[in-house]
Amino acid sequence: MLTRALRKKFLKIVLAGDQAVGKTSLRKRYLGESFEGKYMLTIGTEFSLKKLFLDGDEFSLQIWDLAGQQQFRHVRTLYYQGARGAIIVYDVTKRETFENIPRWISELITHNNNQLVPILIVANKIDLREIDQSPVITTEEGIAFAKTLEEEYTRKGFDTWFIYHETSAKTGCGVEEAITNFVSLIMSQRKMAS
Ligand code: G3D
Ligand code: MG
Repeated sequence: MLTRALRKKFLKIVLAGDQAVGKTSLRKRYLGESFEGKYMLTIGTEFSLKKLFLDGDEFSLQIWDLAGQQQFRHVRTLYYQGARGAIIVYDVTKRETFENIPRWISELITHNNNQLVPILIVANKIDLREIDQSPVITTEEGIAFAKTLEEEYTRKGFDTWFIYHETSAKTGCGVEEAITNFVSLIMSQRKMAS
């Protein structure tokens, strides 16, 4: 009973995605002024805590954010282990960051005991869609891809789900909604399981 109660108090979510897609900006935008940042030099990770109240329960949301990409490869397991969800971010103006999503999923599986946690796919930098001339990934393409991924990984036997949201960490558009929705889905699933 006690273990269950303690376990419920923390919810670790990891951020993943290519460099410069806006992971740190999203985290900061979501946590606003209330966030408590901690930097763990050894694993190159910044982690932030936020107290949330959801359906009458209080818990601490931890959002883990890799400060460096390449140099911390050897401690990736520490980063991913124990995560209850992952936010994979891409930049809607950079197709390569969208195409790399499956790599991030493989990385999650490899470093988290061959399990796949629920995933929030975030299409970030939507403010640039209006002005950027380079080919952009449309909403339809993003949604379809998230659906394909869910089908593919379910078929492979993983007990998981995916959701898709669009954001701009620059204007703040969609950020709160995306993360709150993801977290409440995870929490309601945990409640059902407990
Ligand atoms: P990362 O943590 O994924 O590496 P960052 O990415 O959060 O450091 O963001 C990389 C750059 O993209 C930053 O620009 C940041 O301001 C910008 N950025 C992040 N999100 C958005 C967004 O939604 N819209 C726009 N237009 N820019 C965004 P700089 O110039 O500081 O490197
Ligand atoms: Mg960053």
